[in-house]
Amino acid sequence: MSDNSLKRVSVIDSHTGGEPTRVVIDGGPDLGNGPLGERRELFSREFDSFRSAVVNEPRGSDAVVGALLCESYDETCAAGVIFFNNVGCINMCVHGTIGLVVTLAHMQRIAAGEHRIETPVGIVTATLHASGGVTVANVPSYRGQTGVEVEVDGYGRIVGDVAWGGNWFFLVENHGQELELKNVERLTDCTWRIRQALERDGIVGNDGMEIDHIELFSPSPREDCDSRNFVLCPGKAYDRSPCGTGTSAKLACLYADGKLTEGETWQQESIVGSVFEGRVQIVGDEIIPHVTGSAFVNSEATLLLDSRDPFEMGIRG
Ligand code: PYC
Repeated sequence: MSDNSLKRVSVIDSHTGGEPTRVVIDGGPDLGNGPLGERRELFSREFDSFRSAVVNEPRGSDAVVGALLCESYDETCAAGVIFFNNVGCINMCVHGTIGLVVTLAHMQRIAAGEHRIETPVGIVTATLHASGGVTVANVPSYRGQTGVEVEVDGYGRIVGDVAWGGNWFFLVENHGQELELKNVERLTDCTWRIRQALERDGIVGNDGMEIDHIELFSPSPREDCDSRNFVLCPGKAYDRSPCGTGTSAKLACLYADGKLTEGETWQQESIVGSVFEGRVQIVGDEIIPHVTGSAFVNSEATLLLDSRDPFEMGIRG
């Protein structure tokens, strides 16, 4: 068999609280060295099949978040990254940043300490602790709209807040659902219909972007946790982790409601039982969420893209 038909892509896989991250460390497309936002546009426009090849079946799954490791534009940063999933690019990803930092440490590219990471929506600061845990000081987060009502097919009137945590979220407290792993199908149906209702009614984030993450909350049965969530991601997969950008959006809402003070901790449990610890730092009039979690590297691999393979670029829905 000739090797000429094979393209090799080196990846390192990890999971953060159960949610997978696949970091592309070599073999990705050349996007130049412009600002990360511009490189993300180019990646979306010209290399969408590469995105699909890396994260979609048969090599990946709907839950995998890809992270294209890039040289940063800002010289003070340790790395740049473009995150993507089963349907496209995502703005920011905290579980993915935690996975990236643990991956860079695994590659011996960074040691414990503070590292600036450049993303298409801004620079975040990640601290790799000696314990192996990672704290991400995320992009400034805020609540954009409070008490937004939508009529959801099959579920009735649902009220939620719209908040930015690096992605746009619709956060719902009162939904009548039991947040248990055994109910994933129903929770997926409910959150997907909420998203459709938002789209139907033209409800968008404050900058006009689509609200593509839906987040349900309930009390946690665990004494050491403040809340449990279920987060539906843009490609209809649910987040196995507590979703760091979603936790950031939640922290911004709690702070706005006077339910969380600066520095006070919030333990956010995911639907699979993993936990992120959150707190806010106030800088001027900005809310900076800090989210702490841990990740484990579980594979070093070379993906082979065979031009003779009808599914070389993955199965695209
Ligand atoms: O942790 O921010 C996050 C995230 C976004 C989508 C999946 N995980």
